[in-house]
Amino acid sequence: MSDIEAIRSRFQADIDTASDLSSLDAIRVSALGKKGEISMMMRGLGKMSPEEKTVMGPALNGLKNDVAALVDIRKTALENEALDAALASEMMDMSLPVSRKNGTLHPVQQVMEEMAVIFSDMGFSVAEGPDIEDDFHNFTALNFPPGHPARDMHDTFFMVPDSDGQQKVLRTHTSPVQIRTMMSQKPPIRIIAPGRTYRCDSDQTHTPMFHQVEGLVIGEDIHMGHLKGCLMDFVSAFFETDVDVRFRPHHFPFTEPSAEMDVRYERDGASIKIGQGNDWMEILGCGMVHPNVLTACGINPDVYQGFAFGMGVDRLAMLKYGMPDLRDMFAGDPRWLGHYGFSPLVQASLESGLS
Ligand code: 2NL
Repeated sequence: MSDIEAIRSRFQADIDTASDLSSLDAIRVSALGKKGEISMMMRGLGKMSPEEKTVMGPALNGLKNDVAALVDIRKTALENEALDAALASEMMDMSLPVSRKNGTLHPVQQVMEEMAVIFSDMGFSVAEGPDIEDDFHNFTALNFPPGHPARDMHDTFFMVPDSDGQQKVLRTHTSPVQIRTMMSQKPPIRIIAPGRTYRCDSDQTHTPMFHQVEGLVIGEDIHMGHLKGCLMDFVSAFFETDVDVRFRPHHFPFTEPSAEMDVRYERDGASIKIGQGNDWMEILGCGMVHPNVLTACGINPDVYQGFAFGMGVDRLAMLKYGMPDLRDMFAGDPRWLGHYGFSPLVQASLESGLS
């Protein structure tokens, strides 16, 4: 037993005088490493008589734990000494200019925030939902008939079927968010649903991932007059000028009647001026929510009705801020983002200007 005390004292003296982390580690290995002195002694336990073992086993274990604890204490002390030395010798020049370039908000993000500001002012809240949706929320509840082309493999990204055979999709519009809201909240409802959407489409004017803002208003006496007033106010606020609009009849499975809204514009050399002019440009789709959609969401269409609308954010961002090529928008080039991006420190607001 006195042997063990001697070994403990010897290691303690070595550990306490170790001058740096690497010599401390060398001591640890010489004691507790695979071939270390204490490890070898523990291996010797197997050859001892049971009586010897009951004495030496706990003693060796205690020695091992003590040496490990001493190493830890010394390690913390050495690390603190090194930190104190570094703090005493190093200087930080707080007056040096910052060389890092600040990041920017993507124009699409900026435009979605501008839209949220405008609709918030009209009493809308922002709702969100999953990008991966099931067939019910993306198609069935929206009154898409079984053979509708949007349900085709060519137009929609389908996920590998789940273990229960259910085949989910990347949402093709943000309407599922509104379906989820109608199923979980009682009217009156006034929401917008901004977010990413996906379609199997890729050319000069389509990217497989794009952004939409949809809106939904449900109440007991909501009518087309509300729809028109709301969207006319929206475009004038968005383009920050008076904008002339017209509504044309259209068809969507989820609204009846349905319409598309155009805005007046004129070409001025290479640039486009929205608001007045002799040409019309389609910018959004809208309509009164189809009674089948209300019924699918558990809302009685004899009591409630409402309007909905949907618009593509990417093209509206290009129109408002003059980006010429859709495909540059999602190429992730920091030079493009530096040029077209917005300061993340400036909040869009109706009072101080949106952009
Ligand atoms: C377009 C047209 C539209 C809607 C979206 C909608 C959502 C629900 C019920 C009824 Cl839950 N309608 N959304 C309605 C009309 C048009 O989008 O061209 N989007 C880019």
